[in-house]
Amino acid sequence: SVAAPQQHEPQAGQQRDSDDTPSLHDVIPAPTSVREEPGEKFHIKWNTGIHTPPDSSEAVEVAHYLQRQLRPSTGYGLLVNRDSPGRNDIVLRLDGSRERLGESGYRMDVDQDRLTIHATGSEGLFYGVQTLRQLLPAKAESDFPRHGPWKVRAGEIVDKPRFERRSAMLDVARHFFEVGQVKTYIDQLAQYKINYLHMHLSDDQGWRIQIDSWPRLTTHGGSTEVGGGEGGYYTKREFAEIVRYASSRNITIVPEIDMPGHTNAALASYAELNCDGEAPDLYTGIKVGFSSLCIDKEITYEFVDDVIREVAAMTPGQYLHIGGDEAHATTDEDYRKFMSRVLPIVEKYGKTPLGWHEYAKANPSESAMVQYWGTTNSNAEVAEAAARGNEILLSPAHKSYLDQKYNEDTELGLDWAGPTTVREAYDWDPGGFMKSVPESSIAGVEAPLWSETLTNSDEIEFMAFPRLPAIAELGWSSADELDWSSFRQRLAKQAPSWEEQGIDYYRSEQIPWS
Ligand code: TNX
Repeated sequence: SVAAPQQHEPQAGQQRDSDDTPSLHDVIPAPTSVREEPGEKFHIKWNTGIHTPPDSSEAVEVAHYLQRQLRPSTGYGLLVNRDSPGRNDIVLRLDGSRERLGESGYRMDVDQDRLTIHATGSEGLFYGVQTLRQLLPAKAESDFPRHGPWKVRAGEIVDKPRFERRSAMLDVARHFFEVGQVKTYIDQLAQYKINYLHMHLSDDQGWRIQIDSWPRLTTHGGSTEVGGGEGGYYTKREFAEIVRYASSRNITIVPEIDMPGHTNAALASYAELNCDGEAPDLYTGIKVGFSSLCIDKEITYEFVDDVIREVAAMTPGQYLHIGGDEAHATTDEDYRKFMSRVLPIVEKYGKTPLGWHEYAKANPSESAMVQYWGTTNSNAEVAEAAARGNEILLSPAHKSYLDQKYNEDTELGLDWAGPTTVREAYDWDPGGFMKSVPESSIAGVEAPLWSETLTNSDEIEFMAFPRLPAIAELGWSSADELDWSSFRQRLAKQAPSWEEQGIDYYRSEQIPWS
């Protein structure tokens, strides 16, 4: 783990703030527009309050989030007030222009006396707060008291996302991660304005979500993981806690139950799901593509119906991911047969299907979303799906897969689509990436993190940082803001904040770290 830096006593007469007050231009993802006024600065002081509109509980929630964020390092109370804003206050306002900011943008106005975040809803306020965190000295991220001054440069930032969907994925099936580890990752994602976390909840090696109607899925199917460790699973209560925590950080959980392949854990738990009626052993290796639900058995669809019903009930979000990847043990004909029965089940329970791009060949209805994970910029089935009206979520494996090694010496990770440097992860434009798929069909981007080789938070962080911020910027910032030489400079300046937060990261030689 990266050691937390020691607390430094400011020396008498030393002017340190000019060095460690970030520029308004140093934000990741790059904002839509930035105007910095030299000289003047806003100060967070002992009497700074956080002002919110009197009638918005959502804004008050954001204010409390900001307060919790800054109290430990500043040692200030940062009280939330709903009367009139005073001098030195941070002001949250719901008076943003819908035309300029949309549903999730914000405008930040900073002068000597006040820092105001304008938005049209709590989402924009939350993103403004994330930007504010990056505008303070890195020690503001400390979890113990530090010396200020706590200054923000004056000027104006106007900002809104390019794509609606900026997603990350965590594979909790190959290795299981506890609720606390998932929350840690959620906090890391939220800083970069990620708004979806896709959770890969089932695979050959483990079933990780409680299903009351099929209890052995977890008691047996969840009892191990890659390498033979003890695995684990989320109870419904724990999963609800993940959903709630994510939502308090503007992140929607998208649960994935992978089918018809990647199902050995389920097949091992219930013999009747197998065509030959015999349960295979649990699997702790890392091969893919060998398992399949039994397409011709009616009980398969009773199982899928029960699972989707229970998972849908645990999911406030609109989308339910049904996997569909690498079904190498299922014939093409069976795959289509299977999907044509499963897709209506998802819709019956009120959810919109999302699936890996193979499932496009099953002709999902036009509201369904298709997730592209290939390693080239052309795919006929994906282009046809887009032409039929399906939205496309981009996670090209050679660009956005956080589990790929950085170079051949990286000890963690796989390399079938890589290795992938930070520059390779950053240097593509999601809007123009896929042949015959117009930007208007792109829902956004996702950075998946598969966990065959990852067993703890340090390892998750090492693979995600710094490539996750790269994908986050591609999802948020407008095309004309995407610029590698600017990004690598801004990325280098994030490192002190990661160190304060105890985030492990890979010191890529492409980045001018200090
Ligand atoms: C392919 S990409 C998979 C996963 C593996 C991953 C490892 C995709 C949809 N499926 O089952 O974990 O490669 O990189």
